[in-house]
Amino acid sequence: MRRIDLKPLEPFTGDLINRTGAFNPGALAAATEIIEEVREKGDAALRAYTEKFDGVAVEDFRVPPAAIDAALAEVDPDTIDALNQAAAQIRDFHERQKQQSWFFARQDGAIVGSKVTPLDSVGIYVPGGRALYPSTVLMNALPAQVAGVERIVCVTPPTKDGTLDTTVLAACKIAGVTEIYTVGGAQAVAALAYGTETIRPVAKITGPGNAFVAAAKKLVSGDVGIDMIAGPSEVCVVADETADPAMVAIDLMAQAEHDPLAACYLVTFSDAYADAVEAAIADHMERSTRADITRASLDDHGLIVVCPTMEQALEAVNIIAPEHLEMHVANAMEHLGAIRNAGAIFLGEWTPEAVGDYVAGPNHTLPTGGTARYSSPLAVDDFVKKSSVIQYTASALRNDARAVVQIATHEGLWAHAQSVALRLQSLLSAEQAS
Ligand code: HSO
Ligand code: ZN
Repeated sequence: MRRIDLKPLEPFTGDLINRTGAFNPGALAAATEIIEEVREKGDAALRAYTEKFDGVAVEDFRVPPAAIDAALAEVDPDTIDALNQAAAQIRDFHERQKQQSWFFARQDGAIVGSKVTPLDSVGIYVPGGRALYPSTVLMNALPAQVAGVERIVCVTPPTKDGTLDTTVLAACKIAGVTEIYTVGGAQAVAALAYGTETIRPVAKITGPGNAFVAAAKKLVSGDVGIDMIAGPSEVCVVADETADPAMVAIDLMAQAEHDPLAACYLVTFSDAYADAVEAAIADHMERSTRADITRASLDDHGLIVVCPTMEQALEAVNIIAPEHLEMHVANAMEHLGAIRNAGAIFLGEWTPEAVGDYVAGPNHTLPTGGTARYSSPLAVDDFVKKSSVIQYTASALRNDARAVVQIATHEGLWAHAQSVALRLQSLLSAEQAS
């Protein structure tokens, strides 16, 4: 990992951060063409792209309900138990996020409020290959289910033999997914956005994916809703002398093993401690089953920042704005107030990121690439929309009439002013008549 030693009071500039974004221009151009084809040719385009990119001929994209039920029986019971335990805790966490509609009655009788309505439908993209994660199904589908979304669709690319991973199917069943289609890539995003003969369009598309999926999501955004566009995974570990270097090392590796593009940061307080963590990484690496990916990530995107003070360390964290932040320091909770930019914050030595990836309850879909400066984890709120509600009484209208007429006249909008003035007149004449 590259290393930088900050001097006292020297600010961390972030220059050495080597992050890759979610897109590249080539993927945007390819996705544009794919989306056009799917809009024009529907299922035929999906079939052609699936043959071209996944190397399999899929006749019927819809996974029959019987196959989903069968998957549940095929997966080993310990995995099903684990998924059920995770689902219960994720559901419980997200239940607490649920917002209610609210209404407020003003003194003059006007009622104003906000009505919360679940989206009708949502499409979840579940990647294949290296990032085929049943946990991602749970993290996307459960908040949608808690929000009250009725139609939860999953799309995922086929494996080489044209089938789908049974554990992903089981996770779909556990998380209340109602339709599953064997199709991936930009073509799946296009199908969810605009519909084909077999796939009805959805209101919003969520879930991670490669550069082509990310590009397609960006392109269809506006015609349908999308969640954040996730780039490669990241972790930043802040470790002081109380932290066991072996634990810090394995936590960095737990993120690095996701992707050669994953970015791992260690923020610590002495070169000797940084050396100890690097030695522990070398030791763990001998047993890693994903050493190639892990090494590539740490070599190309890893960074160690050695800071003279905790203040400088926290400043560096806020500049990095990591997706995941682990605080392996004494009294970790005491520093919570100073942390402004992080997707998820893991406090203390007993909280490896992996608990948050799977079972703790909070969502593992988090802002990457520094977007934690302004955005939040995927949540129930991403699966509802709100309508403002306004009901006036005659006396409320009378109270506000002058202000409306004034502003409307100023804006040169005659009918706006008249819509209130006419009502006021009819009120006055009714009063005079009685
Ligand atoms: N750390 C990943 C989530 C994940 N980990 C899924 C394991 N499975 C992205 O934040
Ligand atoms: Zn992970």
